[in-house]
Amino acid sequence: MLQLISATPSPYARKVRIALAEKNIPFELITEVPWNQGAITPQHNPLAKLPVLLLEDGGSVYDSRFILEYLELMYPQTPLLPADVPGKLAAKQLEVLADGVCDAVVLVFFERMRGEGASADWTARQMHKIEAGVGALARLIGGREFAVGDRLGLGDIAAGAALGYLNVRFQEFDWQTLHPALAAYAAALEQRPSFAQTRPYPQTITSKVV
Ligand SMILES: N[C@@H](CCC(=O)N[C@@H](CS)C(=O)NCC(=O)O)C(=O)O
Repeated sequence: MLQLISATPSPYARKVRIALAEKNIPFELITEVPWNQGAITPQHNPLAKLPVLLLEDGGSVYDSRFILEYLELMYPQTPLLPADVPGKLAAKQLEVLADGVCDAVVLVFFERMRGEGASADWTARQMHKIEAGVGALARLIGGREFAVGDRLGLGDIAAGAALGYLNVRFQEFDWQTLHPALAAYAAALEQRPSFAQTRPYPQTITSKVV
């Protein structure tokens, strides 16, 4: 059976978990903190980042974008990309934006762990990316039920995971008030079983990473 190395707050791992659930692909979930001593992630990804999809033949697939491409090619049932090229491109553009927002949130999170040594300029730079990225998601998705086309797809999975991650790691950013239509869209996504079963929550990092 496929296995997925995942972490409970990780929006990248959540994208994959939602895609596996939407495609009805059975897998075993392995949850760990990639930063901690004893994590198995580095044995399967030289970049030491999760998610990693472990294949039955011993191979491993990373990072989250490539795993989603892998799943789309290997398990074409319940496609998560539209059939048309403009639709595919629109969905992938949303994934780039959503992942970029998450990357900036991760940088702010670890910068803040430096305490007094944290750079206010660096943090402000990342916050600007988060605000602008969410603004772009709001413009592209508008008040639609689904980001691209008329069914759930990659754009929704990526946008939903990024917005859910903001609620865990960056609650002071009240993006819901700024973008009420996007907030309604995200709230509707969170009702789906694949989203509800993967709602993010923090883990305890015990290693000294910064
Ligand atoms: N671009 C990667 C990002 C993955 C990532 O940053 N994962 C974090 C957990 S949310 C991680 O494993 N970090 C450990 C590290 O950077 O050493 C993806 O989409 O999979």
